[in-house]
Order: sequence, then C-alpha cells, then structure tokens
Amino acid sequence: MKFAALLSFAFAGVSCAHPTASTSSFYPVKTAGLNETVYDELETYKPKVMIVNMFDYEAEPFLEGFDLVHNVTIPGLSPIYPEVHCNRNYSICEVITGEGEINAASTMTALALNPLFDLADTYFLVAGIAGISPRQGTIGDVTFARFAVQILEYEVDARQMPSNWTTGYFSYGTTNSTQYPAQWYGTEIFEVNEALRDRALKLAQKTDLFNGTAGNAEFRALYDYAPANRTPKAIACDTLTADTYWFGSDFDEAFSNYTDLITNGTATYCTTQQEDNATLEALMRAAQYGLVDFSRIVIMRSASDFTYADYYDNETTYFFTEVSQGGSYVAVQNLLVAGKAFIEDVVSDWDTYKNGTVYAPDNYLGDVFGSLEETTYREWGTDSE
Ligand SMILES: *[C@@H]1O[C@H](CO)[C@@H](O)[C@H](O)[C@H]1NC(C)=O
Ligand SMILES: *[C@@H]1O[C@H](CO)[C@@H](O)[C@H](O)[C@H]1NC(C)=O
Ligand SMILES: *[C@@H]1O[C@H](CO)[C@@H](O)[C@H](O)[C@H]1NC(C)=O
Ligand SMILES: *[C@@H]1O[C@H](CO)[C@@H](O)[C@H](O)[C@H]1NC(C)=O
Ligand SMILES: *[C@@H]1O[C@H](CO)[C@@H](O)[C@H](O)[C@H]1NC(C)=O
Ligand SMILES: *[C@@H]1O[C@H](CO)[C@@H](O)[C@H](O)[C@H]1NC(C)=O
Ligand SMILES: *[C@@H]1O[C@H](CO)[C@@H](O)[C@H](O)[C@H]1NC(C)=O
Ligand SMILES: *[C@@H]1O[C@H](CO)[C@@H](O)[C@H](O)[C@H]1NC(C)=O
Ligand SMILES: *[C@@H]1O[C@H](CO)[C@@H](O)[C@H](O)[C@H]1NC(C)=O
Ligand SMILES: *[C@@H]1O[C@H](CO)[C@@H](O)[C@H](O)[C@H]1NC(C)=O
Ligand SMILES: *[C@H]1O[C@H](CO)[C@@H](O)[C@H](O)[C@H]1NC(C)=O
Repeated sequence: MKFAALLSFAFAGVSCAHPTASTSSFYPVKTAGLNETVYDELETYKPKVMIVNMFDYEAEPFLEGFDLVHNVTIPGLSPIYPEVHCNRNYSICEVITGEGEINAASTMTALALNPLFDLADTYFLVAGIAGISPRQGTIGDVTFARFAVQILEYEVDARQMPSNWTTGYFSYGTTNSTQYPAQWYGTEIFEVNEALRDRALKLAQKTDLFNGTAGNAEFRALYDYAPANRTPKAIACDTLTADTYWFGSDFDEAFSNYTDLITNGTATYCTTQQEDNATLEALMRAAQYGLVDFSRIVIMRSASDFTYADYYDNETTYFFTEVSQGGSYVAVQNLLVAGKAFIEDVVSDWDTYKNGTVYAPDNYLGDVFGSLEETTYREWGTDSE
C-alpha cells in the first residue's frame, strides 16, 4: 500500500508530479491515467534485503556471494552504476550508490521513488568500508552504528584561525568550535534502530572474521596499544560522514569532539566515510511517505585504514599519501562475512522480520528536526536512552 501513499501525494494536486512519470518507457504501464488500481496491479519487486554499497570493490563479494544475476536498470542511479542487482527470486537485491554524499543521496532517492520496487518491508544493509580511529578499532573490524553524524560546519584554513583555536571547524550559527550549533540543515545527525543494530552486531560477533594477511598484522603492530593492534572484531560505534576525505590526528580529535558536542555525548565516533548521512536523508524522506521503513536500516562499516599513525605523527601527509596500509581486502572480506549473517537471518526468518515487532526500536529514529515523529526538534542526551 506504499505506492498508494506515494500516489495520493503525487496526484492530490500537489505541484510535484511523480518524478518518474516522464520516463514511461522504463515501465510496463502507461503514465496517462495512472491511478492506484493500475499501481496495485503492477508487478513489483519486494526484496527482503537491499544491500547498499558505495563502489564496485565493496559490491563484488556480495554479487558473487549471493548470486545476484538479475540487472534491473532504473532512472536516477549513478551513470557508472546504473543497475540494481538481484538474486534469482529477487529476495535479495543490491545497489551501488557511487561515492560521496551527492551520489548517495541521488541514488537512494531514485531507488526509493521507483515504482518497480516496493521497499516498504525491505531491510536496508549499508555495507561499506571506512577509515577507523586507532583509538576505537582496527583494520578489518566491522562496525555497526546507531548514529551517523555529518561534518557540516564553517571552516577556516588552520593557518588563518585565531591562535588559541584547536581546529578551524565550527558549527553553523556559532563563533567557535566549542559551541553547540545554532543553525541546522537537518542532515547533521541521524539515528537508526538500536535493537536491529544490536541484532546484526550479535550475529556478526558469532562469525569468524578474517584476520587478514601477515602484512596486516605487522601493520597493526606498529601501534603500541589496543584496539589498534588487536585482531578484527565486530563492534558497536558510530560513523561520521563528510565529502572531504580527511586524515590526521588533529582532525580525528576535532571531529571526535564535534560528534560529542552535536549529540550531547550520546554518539561515539569511530569510523569516517563519505555517504551514510546522505543515504539516511534519502531514506528518511521516503519513510515520511511510507515508501520505506526507517526502523529497518543497518549501517555496517568495516575498517580499511587508520585515520592517522601515532608513530608518524610528524609526517601526517606522508602517512596518507605514501604508506600502503593494505587493509581494503580484509575489510571487504569481513563485510561479506558479517553481512551474510544478517542477510541470511532476515531471509530465513522472514515472518519475524516482515512483522517487525521483534526488533522494533526503543530509541528515537530519524533526524534533528523530528521529521518522523511528532516533535519539532530533537536534543540528544536530554533523556534516558
Ligand atoms: C483506475 O483505472 C482503471 C483503468 O483505467 C479504471 O477502471 C478505474 O476506475 C480507475 N480507478 C480509479 C480509482 O480512478
Ligand atoms: C550484470 O551486472 C554485472 C555487474 O555489473 C555484470 O558483471 C554482468 O555482466 C551483468 N549481466 C548482464 C546479463 O548484463
Ligand atoms: C529465494 O532465494 C533465497 C536465496 O537463495 C532462498 O533462501 C529462498 O528460499 C528463496 N525463496 C523462495 C520463495 O524461493
Ligand atoms: C581567544 O582569543 C580571542 C581573541 O583573538 C579572545 O577574544 C578569546 O577570549 C580567546 N579565547 C580563549 C578561550 O582564551
Ligand atoms: C568559545 O565561545 C565561548 C562562548 O562564547 C567562550 O566561552 C570560549 O572562551 C570561546 N573559546 C575560544 C577558544 O575562543
Ligand atoms: C584471528 O585471530 C584470533 C586471535 O589470534 C584467533 O582467535 C582467530 O581464530 C583468528 N581468526 C581466523 C579466521 O583465523
Ligand atoms: C578536543 O576537546 C578537548 C577537550 O575539550 C580539547 O582539549 C582539545 O583541544 C580538542 N581538540 C581539538 C582538535 O579541537
Ligand atoms: C618522524 O619521526 C620518526 C621517528 O620518530 C623519524 O624517523 C623521522 O625522521 C621523523 N620525520 C620527520 C619529517 O621529522
Ligand atoms: C506482528 O506480531 C504481533 C505479535 O505476534 C501481532 O500482534 C501483530 O498483529 C503482527 N503484525 C503484523 C503486521 O503482522
Ligand atoms: C545536553 O544534555 C543535558 C542533560 O543531560 C541538557 O541539560 C542539555 O540541555 C543538553 N544540551 C544539548 C545541547 O542538547
Ligand atoms: C549520520 O548517520 C549516522 C549513522 O550512520 C548517525 O549516527 C548520525 O546521527 C547521522 N547524522 C545525521 C546528521 O543524520
């Protein structure tokens, strides 16, 4: 009935027409005279799981591991990744967003609004690699987030900032980095279903994650503390989104502070990537019209590299540009190992997952504007969670 929700929006005299109405050649229906009856009769794909990867290297293990043989072209996907891939009976599908926030938001919006896919009951598994703070985890770790925080701030080049500042980034509507934001774009913080996150984490913790190569072990041993120098684990911690691919201990500390500040101490930054909040914004907008269920999203990021090297702190840029960390392979291997446990759980126990009550959220869901709830503004850390 989700398409009914979309259609009543699109055809109720709202100035926004159905976004795909002008591309009728893609669909086995005529656009003129579209109504709910026609949509109800239209055969749609209803995947139980939609895997969301950001580029082909992350996708390959899933395409093979789940025998995703069907390619479905829909408008609005990335020019380099124009197809949704599905397994033989369309119970498991996968989309590649392309990298960065613009690609992620555009692709997920196109997918959520496409009438060929009914995603109202679908579970979304964001499966990507990320940088990890050596104080929080190690290469090969698989992390599951409750919060995605976007770095969306003013910035002054560090050479021109006041001499008593510790970072050139500070929140909108403020005059320095210690102040809580006074203006919001709305995508700065997203919160997903913690009960579902905990389920996916527990399943991943029962798997045998790969430890990687001898080279991975030697590289981790350059850090003289845990967790950086231990073997990979599945852990719960939160993720930061930024279009800028940053590195270095100063940014790591500044953005860790920012995560703390903006969520009032509720979120724990561990990984950094370039898409998740964009993906969540697109899914949240679709959830406002019942097209997807925002309580059915898992954010899984495995660690391919450290954000900085303590032993090279005097050569931050050298560490980034010249040192081969070698962690991407074990990171994508572990994405599949950990992701498979969750995906198979959903597919094999579909009655439970379809119903949704067993892993129903106890925590707040959505953005800072309270868009999915009857609130107008959300302050994290102000209640017991
Ligand atoms: C929808 O379209 C069908 C076929 O054109 C028509 O028979 C039906 O009456 C329409 N339903 C509504 C609610 O307009
Ligand atoms: C489907 O897409 C995959 C991945 O992009 C590609 O390897 C495969 O050849 C495509 N299959 C067909 C039938 O086009
Ligand atoms: C669809 O495929 C999945 C994965 O191979 C399998 O577990 C499931 O039983 C299939 N479902 C049906 C209805 O055939
Ligand atoms: C930092 O320096 C500015 C002047 O450039 C001053 O107004 C401000 O009070 C100083 N802040 C602290 C914490 O010392
Ligand atoms: C930042 O602003 C706050 C509030 O105005 C002030 O107390 C603090 O000293 C400022 N910090 C710096 C480093 O200027
Ligand atoms: C990874 O290393 C840990 C700790 O030494 C070990 O317990 C585990 O069995 C190893 N995993 C694999 C898949 O080899
Ligand atoms: C992070 O916060 C701590 C504690 O307030 C402060 O000492 C440190 O300078 C901050 N780091 C950066 C890079 O802003
Ligand atoms: C950085 O420190 C390491 C070890 O402490 C040293 O070998 C290296 O020469 C230093 N590099 C620079 C640019 O100072
Ligand atoms: C889900 O399960 C609960 C408890 O068994 C039941 O009361 C509820 O009606 C079910 N909801 C749906 C949508 O099937
Ligand atoms: C942070 O939480 C405290 C209560 O723990 C509350 O008093 C305060 O207003 C909150 N601040 C923000 C910016 O949410
Ligand atoms: C971005 O997504 C993360 C989870 O991946 C969430 O913790 C954070 O609150 C989100 N930030 C925004 C602004 O939505």
